[in-house]
Amino acid sequence: MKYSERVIQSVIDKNPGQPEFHQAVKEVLTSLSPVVDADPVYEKNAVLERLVEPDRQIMFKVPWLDDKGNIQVNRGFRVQFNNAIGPYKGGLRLHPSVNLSIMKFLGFEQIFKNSLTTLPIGGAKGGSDFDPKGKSDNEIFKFCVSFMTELHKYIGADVDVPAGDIGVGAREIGYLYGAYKRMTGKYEGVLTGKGLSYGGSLARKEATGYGLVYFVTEMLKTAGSSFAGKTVAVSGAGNVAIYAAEKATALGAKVVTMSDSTGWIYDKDGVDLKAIHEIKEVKRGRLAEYKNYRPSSEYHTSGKVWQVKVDIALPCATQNELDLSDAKTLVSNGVMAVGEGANMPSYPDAIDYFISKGVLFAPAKAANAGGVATSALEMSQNSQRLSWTFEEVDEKLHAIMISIFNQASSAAEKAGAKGNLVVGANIAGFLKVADAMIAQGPQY
Ligand code: NDP
Ligand code: 2IT
Repeated sequence: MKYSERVIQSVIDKNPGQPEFHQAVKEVLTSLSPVVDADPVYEKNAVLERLVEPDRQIMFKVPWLDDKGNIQVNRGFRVQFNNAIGPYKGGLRLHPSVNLSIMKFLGFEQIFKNSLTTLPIGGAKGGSDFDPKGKSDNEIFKFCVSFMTELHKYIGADVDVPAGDIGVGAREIGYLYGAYKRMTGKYEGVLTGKGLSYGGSLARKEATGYGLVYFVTEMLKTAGSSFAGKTVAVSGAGNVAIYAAEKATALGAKVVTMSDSTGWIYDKDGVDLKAIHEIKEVKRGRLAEYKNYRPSSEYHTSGKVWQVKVDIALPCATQNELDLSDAKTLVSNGVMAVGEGANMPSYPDAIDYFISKGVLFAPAKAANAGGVATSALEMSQNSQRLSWTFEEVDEKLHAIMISIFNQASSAAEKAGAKGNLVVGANIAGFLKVADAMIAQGPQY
């Protein structure tokens, strides 16, 4: 058995019941095979064995008092995966599905994504099985303070810098920041995605979605194409989905779908983003309300956005939301490009199918890296105690996405897999981390 295969097997044996983590490790290590199985230096330094074991996995109790005076108990997580190239960095997810497998897959992916950004940040992820839906502001606040009461012991501006992910936006980051400041007495850049009045960066809110569209634009150029005049299916209706839809629309595409956890909309005339903003960002409501704004649109509670005929698909909701049968439907409807805004939204057989059919495929760890890259720019601004203009940050973000695309394409070509950005992104992200690990000696 090859080195990469042995390590995959040992991860499966040692981590039973963690299917998402297995899936992420398999995808990355399989792509790395042309590099790690060809040069004994990696095995000699046990680079893969060290990479697949998190530096530490913190799990803690989060008790909080709900509005009825009952004590609720959730489970909190922070998985600090690897800090070879910089302080741990990665989002916090609040969703009832959160468990250790999901935290570890996200933390593992984050190592390579953060490396691709070209900026000095290590990989981590955290969150809780707390469900923010239907909770009052007061309950969200109570939860955030209790969560930070434990988390603050393990993070810091030069140690570990969390940010948002599913269920964590500006409101939650604000409550978490206030709690950290009071518990530690430190005013420092310990979280990103902060409000603009207390150290946040312009363009961070837009960054993941905009970055995704910048990346897909580079990929489309290789086929002499662009977003102009294309029909686009977006899934999700949260932070990533909204700003991906906004940028794609600005570049002349027509976004015809969006979804949330209860249903999805089809608007043949192009989704009205002002309405989405009001429903999702202001009212924290359900997409079912969209019909009140656009009576000519359709709302569905069964099926998926992938059944609509489109040129470009942008999955921006969650992991494993696009399976092989969705991939077949998209291909038979003539899809030309897929860009992953969410983390690991496509099943491995769906990815293989797209690639085998010549569909341009932008993998998550490259295509959605604009969010964390802009978080690193927020960290730079905090360190300098300065803030840059929207245009400055957006320009840097755009340049970073182009650089990620170039790194992934040239690594793919070098590995004999020209055009395969899955292989390219994994290899390019890995090489820098592996080099740093080897340089820092065998005990890290
Ligand atoms: P949000 O919470 O803002 O939005 C998530 C959206 O996806 C919501 O519309 C939500 O529906 C829907 N959704 C979430 N889980 C499910 C589910 N299990 N089934 C169906 N729909 C679901 O999160 P983000 O936009 O921040 O994150 C979306 C994805 O992008 C995640 O995979 C995240 O890891 C990834 N990502 C986020 C980055 C960021 O900067 N925020 C950066 C890089 C990646 P509902 O409204 O009903 O909750
Ligand atoms: O998955 C991700 O890259 C994020 N949720 C963003 C992490 C960050 O630190 O900005």
